[in-house]
Amino acid sequence: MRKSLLLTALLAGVAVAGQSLAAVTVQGAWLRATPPGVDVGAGYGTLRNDGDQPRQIVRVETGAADSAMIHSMSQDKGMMQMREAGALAVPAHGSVALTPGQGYHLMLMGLRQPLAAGQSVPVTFVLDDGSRLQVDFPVRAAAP
Ligand SMILES: [Cu+2]
Repeated sequence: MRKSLLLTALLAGVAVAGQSLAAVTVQGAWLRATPPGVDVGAGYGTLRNDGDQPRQIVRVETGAADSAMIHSMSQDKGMMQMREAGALAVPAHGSVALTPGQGYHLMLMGLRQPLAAGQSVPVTFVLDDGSRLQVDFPVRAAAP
């Protein structure tokens, strides 16, 4: 009896350790290079959730800018508007695309320095289960 309790505890420990690995990954991440004097930057890629649970991106962190967030673009009276998307849901076994010109994108506000093509910027996505996903965003002059 005592032995099986111990085994259960061990298995539970393994399960918890497994959960701390983010089930969400980012594919094709890139940031658009910025001209001098511009202090906002945009990033793109596809957030994939290979887990059985829906996940949310609750926060985005980077040392390259004062703040980072997910923005959504929408058409309002013929004008493209963008605003903070808040927690971004990534469905179980699904994906959300961050794409130029429509839908969602990563927004960096208050860049410490211009984003130059060839450099790489680490960005951390914090998920609703507390897991953290760090992604290196290569900077490109144009869409790959
Ligand atoms: Cu934006």
